[in-house]
Amino acid sequence: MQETLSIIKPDGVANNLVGKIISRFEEAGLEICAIKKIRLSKPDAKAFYAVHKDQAFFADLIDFMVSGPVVISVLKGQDAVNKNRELMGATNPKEAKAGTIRADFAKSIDANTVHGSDSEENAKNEISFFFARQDIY
Ligand code: IDP
Ligand code: MG
Repeated sequence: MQETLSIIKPDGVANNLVGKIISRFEEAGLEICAIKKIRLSKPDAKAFYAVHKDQAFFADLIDFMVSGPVVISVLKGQDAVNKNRELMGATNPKEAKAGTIRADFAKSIDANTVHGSDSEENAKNEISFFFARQDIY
């Protein structure tokens, strides 16, 4: 069993897609072990995405991530990190495979509806960024 972090980004929340997206996780055998709706502060968004701080898109990414509430969850299951990445589809929705969350719901590479951890190690760090261990079931 593995855990991964999912964020339904401001566009996904604003477009009322939380239930549809969570259903995809559950239908793929991923269990919701913790979940919360919050609005990220700018410092938290910057810290969470620090790995991208030297990228040209960093300022736009941060502005977008703080533009409205997000829904953050811990998903658990067999091969959860890769399974979630497969459900999400490619970063650029134009390149995402049909049937993936980004292909079906995302409007642009900025507003691409979901975040998902990209490795087991990053998943551990990202989960502890948002959740205390005793709040994950
Ligand atoms: P990921 O979300 O698929 O893991 P990353 O490369 O980790 O993609 O990038 C983090 C986020 O930064 C992306 O989800 C996307 O919103 C944004 N991003 C990545 N590359 C670009 C780009 O070339 N232009 C604009 N935004 C980008
Ligand atoms: Mg990433």
